[in-house]
Amino acid sequence: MKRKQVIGNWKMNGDLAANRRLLDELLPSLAALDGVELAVCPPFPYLAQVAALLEGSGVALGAQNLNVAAKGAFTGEVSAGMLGELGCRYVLVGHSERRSLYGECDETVAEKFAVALRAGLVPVLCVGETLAQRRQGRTEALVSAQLQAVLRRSGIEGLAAGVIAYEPVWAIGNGETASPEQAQAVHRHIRDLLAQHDPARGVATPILYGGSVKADNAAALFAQPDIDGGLIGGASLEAAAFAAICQAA
Ligand code: G2H
Repeated sequence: MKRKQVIGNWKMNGDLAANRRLLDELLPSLAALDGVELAVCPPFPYLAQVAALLEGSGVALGAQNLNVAAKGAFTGEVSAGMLGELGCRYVLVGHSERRSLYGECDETVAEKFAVALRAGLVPVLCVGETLAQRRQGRTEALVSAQLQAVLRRSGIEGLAAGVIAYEPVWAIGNGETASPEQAQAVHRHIRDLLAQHDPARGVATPILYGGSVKADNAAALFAQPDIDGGLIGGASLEAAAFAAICQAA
């Protein structure tokens, strides 16, 4: 059976003391957890601190963004090589906050995905529709277009080497979770699209759900046949809540 995955996206939260407190409380409660792949993605300045705190825990490290260039005059940016050197296994690409606040289009996201793969990182490709797009009945077309951009550049082998996170924009950070049935329908659509390119990879590619996952809704979401785990924002900042979500996986 495919292992479930739970990835915490801390977004722009944390400080040296809070990170230590969170992981001191969280890691012992995850120690006995078997068969679930876990990771946390702190802000760039805390990657080294968190890498040290995670050592020996079995919880992997991830970053929230990368630049496509290897190095050079890109003030304020961070390369895939730098993330790898700090011990990152995962990197988020195309989170809706990057798309909406920093103008990242499908092509930019696809390039970041390809660069991350080439650097040996596992890109976590975030896709999802806004409320307006859902109301217009465009959810599947929109998500397909986001995936097609990556397929054009990296092929099905590339896309399947990463992780996909379906994050409906209308359900992010506001307590408004997609119902398990709504999420499952889009996950099924994503899996069918992958399977059209390669049936085996369609089955094997992890597809996580993200968007206000909490301790009390995680089990119902993770029980859906095409939901392979979660990308967790707000609840990943609370040790008890994140531990409960990991235990539900
Ligand atoms: C979606 C999610 C994590 P939250 O952005 O990426 O955040 O769980 O706070 O909705």
